[in-house]
Amino acid sequence: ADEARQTHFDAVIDADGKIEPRDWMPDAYRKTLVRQISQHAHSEVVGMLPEGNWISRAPSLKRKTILIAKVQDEAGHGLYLYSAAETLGTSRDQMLEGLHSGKAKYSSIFNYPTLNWADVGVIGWLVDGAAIMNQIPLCRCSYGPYARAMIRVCKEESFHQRQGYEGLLVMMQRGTAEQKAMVQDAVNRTWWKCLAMFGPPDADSPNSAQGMRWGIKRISNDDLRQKFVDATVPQAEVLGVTLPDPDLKWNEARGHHDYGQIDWDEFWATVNGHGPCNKERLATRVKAHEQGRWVRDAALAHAAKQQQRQQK
Ligand code: FAQ
Repeated sequence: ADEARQTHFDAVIDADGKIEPRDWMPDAYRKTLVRQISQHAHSEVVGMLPEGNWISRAPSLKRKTILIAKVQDEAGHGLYLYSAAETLGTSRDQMLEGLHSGKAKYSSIFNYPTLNWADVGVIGWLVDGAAIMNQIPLCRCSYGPYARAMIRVCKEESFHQRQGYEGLLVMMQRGTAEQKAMVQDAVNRTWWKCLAMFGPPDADSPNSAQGMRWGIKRISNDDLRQKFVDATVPQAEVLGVTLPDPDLKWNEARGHHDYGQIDWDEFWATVNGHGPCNKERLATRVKAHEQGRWVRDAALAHAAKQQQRQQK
């Protein structure tokens, strides 16, 4: 019977159809999705922290309002994604336990500090820009709940990218020399980390071939990275910042920009818990979870009381 189910599953995948929660799926497909979706959810949640640090220090009421809205959106993305992963039979408690114990991965990019206000703009422009580049193809992912969640997430990420770029444009076009230097400094520190967000080179990416075969990944790590570089170079020109890569140049024959070597040792050290802010990020997250315990307890007690009343 499993063979017939596998044949049906393969046919759906080959026809670019969608797999839904109640459909049969191979264990390895389920496991890969739980891995990727939960890591993605954790990234959204931990991703609130670097920018959250600036809410109380935003330079104007307008900037503060925008930043609060953006950070709240990231929390919402985390919630849709945890829900999508739950449809695969994993519990939220299990996923959170993985994050809080340091076992689960989340995006490397959130383990670097946000040292000045321009970092907030650069996160929007480059980090959300890279996130969208990676997430647009996920709207066509073979797993229905993940694909549908990504549609809304991408719309919101697009707003985030634009708010970041606009914030930087204001600093570059109307700012003081000091403010312009802050933007360049933030770009210098973040550029290479953003290129690493797309994951290891295709040749060193253990999950890619199977992910592509299953229609979870549609475009490879290296191809997405290239698309991001090509899209970002003209934006940097308009902004008037230099991307910190002496090897970055247009290659007429390839029809793409060439770029320099990414420091993969530094990337792996960060992924494996040894980046500059890993400990701080996890500690903040665990503390927030513990401080929110009374809210969860109260919500559960309220739900139990309502249920009891309905039964009477
Ligand atoms: N950081 O074989 P592959 C955001 C791990 S956007 C940490 O290539 P795969 C929005 C990978 O998990 C950021 N770990 O793996 C936002 C695997 O480890 P495992 C989140 C990384 O899955 C913006 C190992 O390396 N977006 O949050 C990273 O085929 C601003 C081998 O790699 C997503 O998660 C990394 N950068 O491809 C929020 C998108 N790269 O699990 C706030 C969904 C790789 O075998 C503010 N995810 N690893 O132990 C994906 O598209 C894929 O999972 C990739 C990795 C492309 C990230």
